[in-house]
Amino acid sequence: MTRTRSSRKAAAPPAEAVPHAMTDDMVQLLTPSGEVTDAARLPDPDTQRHLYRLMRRARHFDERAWVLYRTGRMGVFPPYGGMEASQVGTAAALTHEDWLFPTYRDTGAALTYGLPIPQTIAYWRTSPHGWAMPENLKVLPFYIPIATQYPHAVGAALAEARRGTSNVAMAFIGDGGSSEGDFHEALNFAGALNAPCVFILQNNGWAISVPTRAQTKATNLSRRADGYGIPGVRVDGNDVLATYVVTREAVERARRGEGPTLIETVTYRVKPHTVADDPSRYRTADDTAGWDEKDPVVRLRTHLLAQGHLTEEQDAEIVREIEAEFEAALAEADAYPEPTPAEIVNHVFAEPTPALRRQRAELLAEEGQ
Ligand SMILES: Cc1ncc(C[n+]2csc(CCOP(=O)(O)OP(=O)(O)O)c2C)c(N)n1
Ligand SMILES: [Mg+2]
Repeated sequence: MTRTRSSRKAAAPPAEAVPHAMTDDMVQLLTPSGEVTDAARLPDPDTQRHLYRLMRRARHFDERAWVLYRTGRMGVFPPYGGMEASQVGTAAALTHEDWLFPTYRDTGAALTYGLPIPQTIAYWRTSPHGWAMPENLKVLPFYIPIATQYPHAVGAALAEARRGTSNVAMAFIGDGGSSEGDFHEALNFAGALNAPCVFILQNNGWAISVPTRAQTKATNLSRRADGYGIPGVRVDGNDVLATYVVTREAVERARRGEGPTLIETVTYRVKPHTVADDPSRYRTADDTAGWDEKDPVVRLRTHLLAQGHLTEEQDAEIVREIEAEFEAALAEADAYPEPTPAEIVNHVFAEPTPALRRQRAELLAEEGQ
């Protein structure tokens, strides 16, 4: 009997019935209430405290960015509050010899890697002081075009391999970005050429107003790795101990010359797409239910306090230090000179092209210089 189109359709589950955050094969070391599920894989207490401090620091930036935006002291900013474990646990596995390719969502990862706070503020003020790659750091400016960073990261990783180093390239992407062609080309290319790459796919449930279940039929995005013959790991993206341990393993694999890994961090965008977005227009309280209780900072704090690895006093001191560091950095960013129109073409290429030189001369002439 010939199968009809409608009979095939009837056999498939409706897309709405497939939750984006299925928990099959998901690595988790701490439950949402802070209980240890796999003691043998836990990092040592110093590392746990270090990760906690980095998450608090990332969260503080996110919170201050909202206030600065609302008071006209920052441009449009894509918040990542609630996704700190996904960004901190991953980026903390790198050294400054390694490359980081962040998207607009990944300020927390860039800060963790070592991007200075004043420069980060300048970027989100759309100031050229924030565009340049710092001299001594291999972190690219936040990518806005979706997925372009993935092939770039493969190129950087292959260059490191060709030079004979053991340095790796880490690139971030979202669930939406993982439906773009560049994502798939990069994974195939990296697999075929054994590039020392660590691909972080942050599945936060949304691509602006489009839920993950509506933009792909795939329910486990880590399995996208199977198509390219590389390992794919699914990790609880709100458990920083799990993201750190899994990423460390992938980084070590890449350093040993064993090739790329795809890591899907299952998390949630509890915040709007950007500070200028209003998610109440496309999602309800039911959509977001349960995610506040999975807060990654609260989860690790609960665990550290329960284990005696942190006291309330030490916690308060950490917060004070982070606040002071941020305010000093903000004062430094405030003191950057106002950019002039001609600076818009700065930092685009190491050697400006003839067209850029011409544009710069025209802008300088308009400024009367
Ligand atoms: C090439 C390209 N197409 C479309 C856009 C518009 N756009 C900006 S953010 C976004 C959604 C991306 O979603 P996801 O990859 O899940 O990342 P998230 O914002 O959740 O971090 C889109 C489509 C873009 N910036 N670049
Ligand atoms: Mg997303």
